[in-house]
Amino acid sequence: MLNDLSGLITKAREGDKRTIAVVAAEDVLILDAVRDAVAAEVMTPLLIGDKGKIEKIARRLDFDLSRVDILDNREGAAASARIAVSKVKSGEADGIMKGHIPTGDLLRAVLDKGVGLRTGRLLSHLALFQSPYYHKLLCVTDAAMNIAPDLDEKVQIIQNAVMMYHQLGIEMPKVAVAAAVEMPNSKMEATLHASLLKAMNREGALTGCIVDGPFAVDIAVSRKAALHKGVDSQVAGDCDVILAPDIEAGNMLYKALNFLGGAVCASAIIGASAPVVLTSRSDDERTKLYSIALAACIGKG
Ligand code: COD
Repeated sequence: MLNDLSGLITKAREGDKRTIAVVAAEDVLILDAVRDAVAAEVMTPLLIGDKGKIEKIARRLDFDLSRVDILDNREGAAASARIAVSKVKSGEADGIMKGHIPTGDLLRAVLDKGVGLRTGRLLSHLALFQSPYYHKLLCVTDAAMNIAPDLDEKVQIIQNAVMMYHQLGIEMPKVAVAAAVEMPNSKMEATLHASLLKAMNREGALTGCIVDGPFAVDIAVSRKAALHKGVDSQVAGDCDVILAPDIEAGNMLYKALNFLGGAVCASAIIGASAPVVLTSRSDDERTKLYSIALAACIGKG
């Protein structure tokens, strides 16, 4: 059972270390994060990109590359993404990390119908937060991949998060479907989706978790707020997962927790045959390390 994000580091270190292919690794912030992850022994990197530039940046960072594999590619970042995908397919890499490449370009390589890493499932982004103001880890999904998920896509986003929780040893995660209000309102699609998702969960069509909503975020994370508003639910004030209505709401919650809420997080895209780490330039060092560790844990068993 995972109680805080440092548990990801412990789990990533267990057994064989996973190999993460770093796409367009010729970037100072990315190599800095990779160096920290190597020092923390959470993964083995496979750097893909312009070898000359990678080595030059590594020297500046005092990052010893003598035992790090580098695949030289000077054909650009999109080609590095295709190489990373092929390394996952051949079993030489277990995960992918975004370097100096636009997010969309990397995701399109992963989604490529011919050579990508599709599994038939929806790919979704999730972020596992550790906040000083919450009594357990809190997953926010989807802040970075699915732009305006419909009901079926929301089912799959929940299933991806639940699968990750099961892998991390939490058997029955509580999922709060976020909206602006607690009552279904025909003008607010998020509330209607929430009611349907809750019903699907009650009827056994969405399993392995307890789903409730619609909940405003205060109800989802505060028992006191829930009692105050007369909401009686085992999910209210104790949720593990917040399902955001769309990418804007998810992204704002993600950024607010990181920049205003004193939280750190670990995030990844899951649902493909390997996890994808999308660290943002503005993420702090712990968030980058925890994200790499999360990717190294997913699928580890
Ligand atoms: N899971 C599985 N398959 C998908 C998914 C998904 N989440 N998204 C698209 N696909 C498949 C589609 O079924 C289709 O076959 C193919 O991929 C292309 O889909 P389109 O036409 O929607 O593809 P694009 O290129 O217009 O968009 C795909 C992106 C992932 C690039 C797009 O969803 C996107 O831009 N998402 C936001 C990414 C982003 O900017 N994040 C940064 C936030 S920090």
